[in-house]
Amino acid sequence: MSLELKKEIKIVKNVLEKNNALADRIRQILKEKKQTMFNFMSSPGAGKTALLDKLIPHLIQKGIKIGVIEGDVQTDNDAKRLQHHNIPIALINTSKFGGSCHLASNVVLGAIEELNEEEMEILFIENVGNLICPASYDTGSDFNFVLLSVTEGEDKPLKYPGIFRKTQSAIITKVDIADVVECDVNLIKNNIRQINPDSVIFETSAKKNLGIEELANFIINYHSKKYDETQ
Ligand SMILES: Nc1nc2c(ncn2[C@@H]2O[C@H](COP(=O)(O)OP(=O)(O)OP(=O)(O)O)[C@@H](O)[C@H]2O)c(=O)[nH]1
Ligand SMILES: [Mg+2]
Repeated sequence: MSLELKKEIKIVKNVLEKNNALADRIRQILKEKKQTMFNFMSSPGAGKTALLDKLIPHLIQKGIKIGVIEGDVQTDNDAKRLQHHNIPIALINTSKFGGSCHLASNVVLGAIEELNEEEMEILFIENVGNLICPASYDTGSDFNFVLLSVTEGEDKPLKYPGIFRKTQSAIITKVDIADVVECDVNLIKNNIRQINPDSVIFETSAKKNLGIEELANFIINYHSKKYDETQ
């Protein structure tokens, strides 16, 4: 191995170690404030914003205070789509610092500090649309979801295993059009299980409001359980 290459590998390792240390610090801050943070990752267009838009009212109805961290390379489109819920939203445009394809823990910490000016219990991160990079960067979230829409092909868990391995749950989205695009949802599930047998799998349609309540209940239960155990 050349000297140059060794140096490069060391720098990457340092960046990831620093990111992970800060992510642990974020989890500590969340714990002190009795907050839980959920990170939603997927390729562009899998339906993260559409899902959050339908999910958020279920939590608001139960009196849960929510904040959202919106990660995008460019534009405030997604933040605007969620604005009508009247909840605090922190927008991170990664184009302002090189257009990263993921959110790193340092920018997430900045967003949390901004959001924490208001009272909050559950935080959602919509990560930058990408099926590879976000999996390498711990955001300090307590729980990580990966979304995969029925239009992307059943083989994606096998082709992009990293993100399916690192997430605790996979959400198969847009199931309302599964038949039209001739998607075999059971095959997607089998492929997810092949990579991560413990992944909790949901099937949702934001358009037809399918599976959203079940997902909301899972999130609420996870949040309640986190603080039952630590009390
Ligand atoms: N049929 C159907 N279409 C959906 C569903 N959810 C989202 N879409 C459509 O899919 C497209 C992308 O949805 P978004 O919510 O913008 O996806 P995203 O993952 O937030 O996209 P990025 O933030 O750009 O990565 C939009 O045209 C949505 O209307 C669904 O459940 N069913
Ligand atoms: Mg979006």
